[in-house]
Amino acid sequence: MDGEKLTSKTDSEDLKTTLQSCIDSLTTEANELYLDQTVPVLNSPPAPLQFYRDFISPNKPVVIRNLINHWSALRKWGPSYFRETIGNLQVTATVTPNGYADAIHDGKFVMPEERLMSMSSFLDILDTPGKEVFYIQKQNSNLTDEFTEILKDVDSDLKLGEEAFGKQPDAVNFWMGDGRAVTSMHRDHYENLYCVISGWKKFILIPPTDLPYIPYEDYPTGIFKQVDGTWSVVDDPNTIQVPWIAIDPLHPDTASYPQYKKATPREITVRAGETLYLPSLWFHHVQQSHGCIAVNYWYDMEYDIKYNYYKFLEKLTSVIK
Ligand SMILES: O=C(O)CCC(=O)C(=O)O
Repeated sequence: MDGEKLTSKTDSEDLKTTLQSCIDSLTTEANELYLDQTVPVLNSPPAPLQFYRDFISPNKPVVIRNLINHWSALRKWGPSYFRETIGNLQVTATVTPNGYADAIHDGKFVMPEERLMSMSSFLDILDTPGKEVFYIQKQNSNLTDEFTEILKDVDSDLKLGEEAFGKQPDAVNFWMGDGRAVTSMHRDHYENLYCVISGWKKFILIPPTDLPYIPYEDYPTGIFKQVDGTWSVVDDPNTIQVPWIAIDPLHPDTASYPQYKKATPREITVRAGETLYLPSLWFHHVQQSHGCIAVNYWYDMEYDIKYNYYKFLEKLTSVIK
C-alpha cells in the first residue's frame, strides 16, 4: 500500500485492519519483551540510579518496602492522633452518594460535592458512616498547604524521588477516606510515589501500551449536590464536555467495548509502610480499606520521546476507532 492513495472504503477498511494488527502486536511485544506480568516488590529501597535505570526509564511500576520506615507518621497517624493535633483544622472532604468522585454516573462525568469541615467531624463520620461516602482527596498539595501541623511526621520531599527525578515534587497530597470510596480509572501526566501509612490500597494498573483498548467517550459534566438529604446531579456551568474512560474495570462492559478484553491489567495491593512507584501515563483504578491513610508525591513527567510516542499512539487509536 506504500505510496498509494486510498481510493475506496475497502482500502480504508484494510488499512484499519492492518493498523489494528500492528497495535495488537505492540501490546503482545511490550508484554513479552519488557513489562513485568506482576508488579515486583523490592524489600529495600533501590539506589536512585538503579531506580531510574530499572523502573523510571522503562516506565514500569514497582512496590518499594522500607523506604518510609523512619516516618513517625507510620506510628502516630490515626484517628486519635489527628483528633489531638488537628481536630479543629478545617479540611476539604469530597462527598458522594455512591463512593465515586470524578466518575461516570448516568451518562455524565460527575464530580463530588466538596464540604469544608473540621477534621474531628470528618473522623466522626468515618467512625459511624451514613449513606454518603466521604473522602479527603483534594489533589492540590493539600498535605503541604492544609495539613501543615502534621507535615513534620513525613518527609516533605522523598530523597529517592528528589534524586531520581532530579527535582522537588510538584504536589504532595494527603488521602484518607471511607472504604467505599473508589477512584475511577484514569491516568496522569505525573510520576507518582504513593506511600500508604495505614490500611491498604488496591490498584488496578494498565500499561500505556494498552491505550488503544481503553475506551474514551465525551461526557457532559455534572456535580453531585445534596439538598435536604436528597442527592441530585447539577450541570457544571464551567465545563461542557470532558473525555473520560467509559469502562469500569470492576464490571467491564465488554459487550459495548469488546477491545477492552485485550487489555492486560495488573493488580497490586499496597500496604502500610509500602510505596508504589506508579509511572506516568499508566491507567489506574483505586480501592481502599476503611480509614486508609496515604500520602503521595507527584512529579510532573518529562515531556520526552516516551510522551511523544504515547501521544502518537493516542492519535493512531482515534483513526481506527
Ligand atoms: O488513592 C486514590 O484514591 C487515588 C490515587 C490516584 O489516583 C493518584 O495518586 O493519581
